[in-house]
Amino acid sequence: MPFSSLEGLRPRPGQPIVILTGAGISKESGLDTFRDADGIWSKVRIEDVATYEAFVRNPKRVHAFYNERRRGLLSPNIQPNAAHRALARLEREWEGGVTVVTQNIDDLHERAGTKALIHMHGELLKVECEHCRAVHEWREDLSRDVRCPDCSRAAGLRPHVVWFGEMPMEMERISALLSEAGLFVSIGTSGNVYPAAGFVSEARAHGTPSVELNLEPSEGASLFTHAINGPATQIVPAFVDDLLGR
Ligand code: BJW
Repeated sequence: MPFSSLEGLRPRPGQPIVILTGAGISKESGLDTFRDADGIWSKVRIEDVATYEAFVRNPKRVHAFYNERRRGLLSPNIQPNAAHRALARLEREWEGGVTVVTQNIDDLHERAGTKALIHMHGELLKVECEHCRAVHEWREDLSRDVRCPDCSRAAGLRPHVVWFGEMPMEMERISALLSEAGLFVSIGTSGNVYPAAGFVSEARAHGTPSVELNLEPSEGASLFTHAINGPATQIVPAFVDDLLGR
């Protein structure tokens, strides 16, 4: 469905837009999603790699999981796609302001040129020291032997990511943005993981129109006022064109 026919969705000029993205936007860049048939959770168990308890129980296993994904992200064939680039263009050209809140720990939005970006589930290319809480950019493999560049203590560095049971980042700021938005857009996320899955309800509570752009209707599709289904590299650039009146 072309955006121009989506009655009631277009925000007034000057109104801010909040965009939530998930693994689906990076799929066509070559990064796996989580819950699709061939996704990450079909190969490893959440309880083995994506909780703090798993990290305490078997840090080597958890480091190996994130080391492999970090190497994958840094390989030259992984690049931002047309959907990432379209959102960067929207930010440059929409006068009301655009903030991308991503659940993704990859850096493809940054590489595409997005500036107003919140990584609510953390960043794969950063580590955090459990001893001194310093956060550092990180592109190498990580292990228990590596010392913190700040406090020099070993065995304290962990991936700077949000595991199940941990508090996602910048929640207050995200709530404030949702309360002011003229449009809420969700792209490439299954709507399985809270609190991100609840953002559409927050937008609804403020009377804000919402649209889901996803390969197929997600679990929470009925909560959105509008939906566009298809591959992100096709539907996101077309949606942005329509929004900007091109
Ligand atoms: C395409 C496409 C293409 C494919 N084009 N589209 C019961 C009720 C409510 C909440 C809870 C509950 N029990 C537990 C909770 C809380 C829990 C939770 O939600 N659990 C659920 C499983 C029920 N949440 C948490 O624990 C969160 N913290 C929290 O709530 O804190 C509060 C608190 C703290 C302490 C005590 C008490 C409360 C933290 C969640 C952290 C999630 N972490 C992960 C891993 C991060 C690091 C990493 O990447 O390794 O984040 S899990 C994983 O899921 C990752 C993702 O960001 C996240 C969301 O996945 P996403 O992006 O939606 O991917 P998929 O694969 O699910 O979907 C992809 C979609 O794309 C699909 O729809 C495809 O169709 C589509 N697609 N190709 C367009 N080409």
